[in-house]
Amino acid sequence: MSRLIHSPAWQALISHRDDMKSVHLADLFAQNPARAQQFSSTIAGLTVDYSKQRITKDTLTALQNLARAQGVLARRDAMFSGEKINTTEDRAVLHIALRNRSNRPIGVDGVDVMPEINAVLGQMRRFTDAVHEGRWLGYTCERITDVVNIGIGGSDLGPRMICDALASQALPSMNVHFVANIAPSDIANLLKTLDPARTLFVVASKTFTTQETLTNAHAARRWFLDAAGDDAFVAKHFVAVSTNHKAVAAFGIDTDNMFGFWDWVGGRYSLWSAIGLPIALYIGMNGFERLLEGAHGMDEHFRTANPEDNLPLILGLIDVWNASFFGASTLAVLPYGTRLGRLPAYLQQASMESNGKSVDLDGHRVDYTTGAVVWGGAGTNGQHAFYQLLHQGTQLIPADFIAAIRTHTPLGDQQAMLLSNLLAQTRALMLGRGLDAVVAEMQAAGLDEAVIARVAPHRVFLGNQPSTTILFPQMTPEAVGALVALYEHRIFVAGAIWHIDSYDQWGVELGKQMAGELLPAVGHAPVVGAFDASTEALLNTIYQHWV
Ligand code: G6Q
Repeated sequence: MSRLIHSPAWQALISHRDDMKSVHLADLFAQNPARAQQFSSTIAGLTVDYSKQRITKDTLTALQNLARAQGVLARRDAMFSGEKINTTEDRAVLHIALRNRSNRPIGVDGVDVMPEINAVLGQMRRFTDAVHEGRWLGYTCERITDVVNIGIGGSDLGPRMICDALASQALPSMNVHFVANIAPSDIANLLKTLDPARTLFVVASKTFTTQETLTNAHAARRWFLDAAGDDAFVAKHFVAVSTNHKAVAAFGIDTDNMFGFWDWVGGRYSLWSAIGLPIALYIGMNGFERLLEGAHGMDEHFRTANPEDNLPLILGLIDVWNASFFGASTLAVLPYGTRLGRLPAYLQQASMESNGKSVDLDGHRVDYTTGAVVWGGAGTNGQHAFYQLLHQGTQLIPADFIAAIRTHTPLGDQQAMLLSNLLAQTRALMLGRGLDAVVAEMQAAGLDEAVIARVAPHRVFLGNQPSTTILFPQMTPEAVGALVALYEHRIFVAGAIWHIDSYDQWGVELGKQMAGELLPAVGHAPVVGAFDASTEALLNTIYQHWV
């Protein structure tokens, strides 16, 4: 048994979990009229209600004891002060510095990182203002109207999600597009819709070695040069966001048009850096800085609030409670409305790449459940699809319901309907509906007793499915910034409890390496004896159909 499982704090939670197993959320609400107030708070503009989680005051006390025993807040302080808490890569973890609007000095190896961060923000402002004011023009002296971000993973999902979320704040005549996949249709279909004279490509890659991104960027450059004809025009239409000067220059992008960031910014935590350039191009630099402000508000709360009031700490502990003690293997992220439709995919990477680990910081294989599978989709659509399993399946599926209260695009009663559906789902998941109520309802509808006996059990909802609801007044940059930062810190907390490195991603490497080994074998000749039998059979199927 690991030190963690063996610890008194963990053991206390196991026996508390055994007591809580038979407790129904509906009873907890009936017993405690103050429950909603007790287990909710408003921080940085977000109202978060976690009263529909399977917790009591004792649960939180026991979880806080675990946090103390695991040194979560000491690790938080280490992160905020620039210590190299990403030990397997020997790096600091400083996405919080990128949005440190207070400019409080933060040192890495004794050097304050804030001046460099502010210099890049200044460069982003100069560039985006020049584009928006028509001082940066394309090769035919026309204004830029379309921005194409070419990047993948952390260099794609964050800016893509934020641009969608804040689309109602896009500057007039600025369009933004994202190309990530190596599948040729991704870029080919987009380029068909664009005018090279008015298109700006942002090649976004921390390492500038990623196969998909470089291949797509080369395809974009060929397409551009087919129209523009002269290599000299590339500088007006291609900029790079990277940490790798040499590779950017080798690609042929003028390093004057390169926006830098640093090794202490993890890919999946990088939207706050120059990786956010497409966001700034789309909504303006002021909007981008408002996003940083929102995240900073949440950072300051996480950094300074008492443990009992500290929202990311509490939510991260509840994630551990659900995963490690109740065996919940997934977390459903359910934003209501389509603007945040990409949030589940974004958080899927943020959480699963961070906490999808099975070896602890001391190099030992863990014997407890770590990160959950994060998935989800926009409501109300999901209600007509996968919610069935949440309501009547056999698994415990914690869910987060998220919505902006007011819409930028009011239309009749639609926003009220959206919110009523969100509330109905959290309530139905919590309360359920027992057999007696089902039978009474069927009797009132005048149904035959035989039908009632046969069908009623299928109409029973056990309820007791935990959820957290996050509401904010409107989809502003500040609200979205605070929301994402809340999740980032929640992921941090769970990782700190599990004693894992949430900031490396070695799991991404093996597949990349093998893809490199397999590339020469795709489509060229029959393969025998080089790979496993299944891979060879598949390669040979590809070969047969290759043209
Ligand atoms: C994120 C991961 C990964 C990374 C991509 C793109 O934390 O490391 O998703 O962002 O592999 O990497 P580059 O930005 O280096 O192209």
